[in-house]
Amino acid sequence: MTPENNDLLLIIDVQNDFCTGGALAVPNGEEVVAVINRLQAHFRQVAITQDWHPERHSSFASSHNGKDPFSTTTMPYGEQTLWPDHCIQGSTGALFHSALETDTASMIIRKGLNPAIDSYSAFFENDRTTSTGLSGYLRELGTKRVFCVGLAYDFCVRFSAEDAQQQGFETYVISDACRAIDMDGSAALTTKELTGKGIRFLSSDQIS
Ligand code: VGL
Ligand code: ZN
Repeated sequence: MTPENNDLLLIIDVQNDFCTGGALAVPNGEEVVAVINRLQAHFRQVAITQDWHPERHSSFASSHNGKDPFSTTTMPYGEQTLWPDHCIQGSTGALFHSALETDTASMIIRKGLNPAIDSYSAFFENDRTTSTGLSGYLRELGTKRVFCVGLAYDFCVRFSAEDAQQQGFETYVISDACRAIDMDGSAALTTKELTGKGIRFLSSDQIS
């Protein structure tokens, strides 16, 4: 398919900390960069998210006594996975992968700034109510369809795709432009959940 002028490519968290050698490395995360750069040439509207935490963020295991990374805790808004410290504002790990094309994006959305709430989705924080403003921005642009790519498939891409669809945008995930953390079968669960919500899957070679 050929994207329409009002289709959005939403690039999620392609940052050093989610690539090989990073603090919260997604296996082979950097492999999405070339695929995403090729896709960008086909979209008039591109938005990029950047995970952007203050030090001692409540999603970091190091902020909770005796808790290990990848364990879970209960926050006022529900269950939260605890992560290694990652994507700290201004750090090298928080920078976009150096090969990611970012010049043509009209919008960069930083998320995870509130110390008390994690934010996987490009649209809402993990309380599922505090908005990033992206939905309103896209409505003003007349966006109809959102094509999600990036890292990690089973966390930030998943939550972003679910919210995009729930906000009334026809939502696609371009599978080979994503990589998963895959904890306890979370990648397979994500595919099942997204499919159940009517989100469509494409391969990048279907976009031309
Ligand atoms: C992400 C865990 C913590 C992601 C961000 O980009 O998927 N995962 N922060
Ligand atoms: Zn994060």
